[in-house]
Amino acid sequence: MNYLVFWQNSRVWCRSTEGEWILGTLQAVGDASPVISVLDGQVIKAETSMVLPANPDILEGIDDLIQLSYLNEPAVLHNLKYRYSQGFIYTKAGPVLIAINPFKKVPIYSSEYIDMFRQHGSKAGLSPHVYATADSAYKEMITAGLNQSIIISGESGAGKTETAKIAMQYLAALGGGGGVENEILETNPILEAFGNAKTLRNNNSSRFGKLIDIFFDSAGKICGAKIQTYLLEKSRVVHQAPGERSYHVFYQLCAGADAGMRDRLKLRHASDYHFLNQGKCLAIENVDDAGQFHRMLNAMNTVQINQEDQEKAFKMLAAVLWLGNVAFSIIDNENHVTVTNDEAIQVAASLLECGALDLIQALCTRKIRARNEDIVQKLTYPQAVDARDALAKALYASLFDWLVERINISMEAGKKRTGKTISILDIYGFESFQSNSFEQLCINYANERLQQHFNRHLFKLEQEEYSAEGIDWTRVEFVDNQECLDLIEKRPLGLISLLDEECTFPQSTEISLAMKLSKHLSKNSHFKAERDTGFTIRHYAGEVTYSTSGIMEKNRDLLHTDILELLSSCKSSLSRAFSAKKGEGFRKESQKQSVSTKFKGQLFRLLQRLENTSPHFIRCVKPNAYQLPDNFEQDLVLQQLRCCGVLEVVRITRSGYPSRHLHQHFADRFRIMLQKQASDTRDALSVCISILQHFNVSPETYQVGLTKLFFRSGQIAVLEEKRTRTLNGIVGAQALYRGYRA
Ligand code: AD9
Ligand code: MG
Repeated sequence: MNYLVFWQNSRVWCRSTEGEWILGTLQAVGDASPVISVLDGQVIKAETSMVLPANPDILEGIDDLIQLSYLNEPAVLHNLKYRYSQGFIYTKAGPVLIAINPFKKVPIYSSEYIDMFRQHGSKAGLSPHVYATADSAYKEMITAGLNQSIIISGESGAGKTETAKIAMQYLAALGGGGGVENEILETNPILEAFGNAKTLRNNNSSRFGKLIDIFFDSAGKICGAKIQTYLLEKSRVVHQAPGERSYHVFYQLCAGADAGMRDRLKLRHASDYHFLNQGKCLAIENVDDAGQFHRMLNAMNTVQINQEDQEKAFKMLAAVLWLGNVAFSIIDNENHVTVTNDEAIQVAASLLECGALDLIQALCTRKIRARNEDIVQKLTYPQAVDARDALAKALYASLFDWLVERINISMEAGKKRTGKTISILDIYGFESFQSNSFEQLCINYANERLQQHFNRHLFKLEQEEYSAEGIDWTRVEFVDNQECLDLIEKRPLGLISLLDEECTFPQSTEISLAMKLSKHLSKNSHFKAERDTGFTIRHYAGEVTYSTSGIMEKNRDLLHTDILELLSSCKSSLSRAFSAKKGEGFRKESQKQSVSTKFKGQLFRLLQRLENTSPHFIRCVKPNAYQLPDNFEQDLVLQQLRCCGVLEVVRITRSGYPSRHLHQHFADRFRIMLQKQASDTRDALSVCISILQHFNVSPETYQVGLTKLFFRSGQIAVLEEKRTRTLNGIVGAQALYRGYRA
C-alpha cells in the first residue's frame, strides 16, 4: 500500500546520480518523471522511483524518528545528520536510543546533567540521553519490581563501551552510597587493560563481549555486581595485523612497572618482545601507557585484588611475553627443531616455575601412545611454533578468566542479594569483512539471536499498545529471523552440529567440511554454498561469506596433553589452577563441547536471562571510519542503521500505525478546519471523526483507539499539507525542536 501523495511545491528527497539524497521542491509531475528544483536553483528531472516525500519542516530535527511523518531512509538519515550537526548525538527511534559517536568531548555528562535527569527523568522534555535510558531502567526496576537490561550494540568503534560506562556512571550516582559502586566503575580500567587493544577500527577496541549484572537492594542501593564475559579473542596474544597492538596491559606493564618489578619479571621494552612488535605499532597517539598502568593498579586496589594476586597476574603476563621470544631452528632435513633462544626459555620457565628442560620438551616434542607404549615424536617447525602459541594463548585466556572470577569474588563477597538487577550488555556488533572466519560466525550468530529478542520485544510492545487501545493489530506484518537461527543452531542438521561432527573425524579437511555443509544446508534459503571452501549466510543485516579454512581448529581449540602436563608440573599457583581447569575441560568436555557449542550454551543462558528482564535498547552508530569528529558519512550510517536493526524498528512500526495522536491533541490541531458549530460544542472524539470525514481520510489509513488516533505512515503529513493550504500560509513554521535544558 502506498499512501504517498505528491503536490506541486511539496518537499521531496531525490537521489542524485552519485547516490546521495538531496532535498528539493517538486515543480511538476510529468507523465513519467517529476521535475524537481534543488537547493541551489538547479532543476532536475528524476525517475519516480528516485523520489521520496520529505517531512514538513516543522519536524526538522525532531528527537524521535517515529514522529516523522515519512520514515523513508533519506528522511531518517537527514534527521540524524541534522541533529548530529547541532551537537545532539542521541535520538530515539521509538523504544530504541540511537547514539552517534561524537569522537570528541561533549559537555553532557556532568553531575549537573545527572541531577537534571534524576529530577526530571526522561519525561520532562529533556532530549534523549543514555542517562534517560538508564533512568527509566532504574525507575521501572523500583516501581514495577522487574529486572532490567540495557542492551548496547553497534559495530566496532561505534561507542558501545563508552555508552555502557556512561550508563554505569548514572546508575552509580542513583544507587550509590555504599561504596560498591566505585568498585564496579573501577572494573572498567582493569578489564579494558586486559581485554581491549588498538585495532585499525578503534584505538580501544574490546576484544570480548561483556554482561555486567548490577545488583540493587530493596531500597534501590547498589549492593554488588557480577561480570560475565564472552569469547575473548585469543589469537591477538600471539599475532597482530599491521597497525594493531596486542592487549593494552602488556604495553602498560612494559612502560609502567617500577624498577623492582622490572627486575623480578625480567621486563624489557615492548619492542623487544616478538608478541608485541609484529603490528609495528607500539604506542597509541595521546595514550600514556605508563600512566594507564598506574591507573589500572589503583583500580585493582579499589577492587581489592591484593598485591600478591596482582604480582601473580603480572608474572603470568611476563611469562607469556618471554614465551613469545622462544625461537626455534631446524636441526635435520625432516624439519625437526631445537630451541635457539636460551634466555627466553630460562626466563619463561622461571616465571612459570617449571623446569626449562620440561618446557623445551613440551614445545619441541609430543608423546604419542602406540601399542601401550609412549613414543616421543619430534615436532616440525610449524608444529613447534603452534605449540608455543597455543600455550601462550591458553595462559592468557586463563589469566583473563581468572581475573574476571577474582573481580566477581570482590564484588559479590559478603553482599546479600535482596533486590533486583540491571544488566548491561556490551557485545560486538554484526561483522562482515573481506574474509570472514569462525569469530565472525560466532559474533554474527550472537547478533542474530539478539536481533530476534529485539524484534520480538518491539513487536510485543506494539501489540500491547494496540490491544490497550482496542485496536485490531492483526493487520501488522512481522517477519522473524527464526529460519536463519535454525540454520545455525538446529540439531542435528544445523551448522554448529555439522561442524562439531566434522571436527570429530581425524581425516576431515576444510573441503570436506564445506561439502558437508553444502549437502545438508543448501535447502535453507538463508544458506548458499560457495566454490571450494566457502559458504554464505543471509543474515538479517546482510549476506556474509565465510571461509571454512581454519574453522575446525578454532572450534576444537584443543591443548595437547604434553602442554597440559607441563602446566600441572608448574609450581606457580596460577598455572596449576589453569591446568586443573583445562584438564577437567579436556577430559569431561572438550571431546564433546566445542567452542561453538559452548558459545551456543552461553548465548542460550544469556537470552534466557534477558527474556526475564524488561529491555532497553541502545544502538551505537559510527559516523565515519576515521575516528574523526564532525564527519557524518551517510552511506556508512545507513548501512549501520540497517545492521543494528534501527531500520527494522522503522519497518515494523511502519507496517502498523506509527503516528499516534491523543484525541484532544488531534482535535485541537485540526478543528480550525471545521465550521464553527461543528467543532465547538462536542467532545474531542466526535470532533476527530468530523475532521477525518471532512478531509476524506480513507478508513484504510487510520484506526480509532480508546484515547488515541492511529495513522499509517505519511497520513499526518497529508493532513498537515491540507491544513496549511487551507490556512493559506497563516500558520508559520512552529519550532518543535526541543533542546537540552541547560
Ligand atoms: V569495539 O566493538 O569495543 O571495537 P565500541 O566499544 O563500540 O568499539 P568505544 O566505546 O570503545 O567503541 O568508542 C570508541 C571511541 O569513540 C572511544 O574511545 C571514544 O574516543 C569515542 N567515543 C565513544 N562514545 C563517546 C562519547 N559519548 N563521547 C565522546 C566517545 N567520545
Ligand atoms: Mg568496546
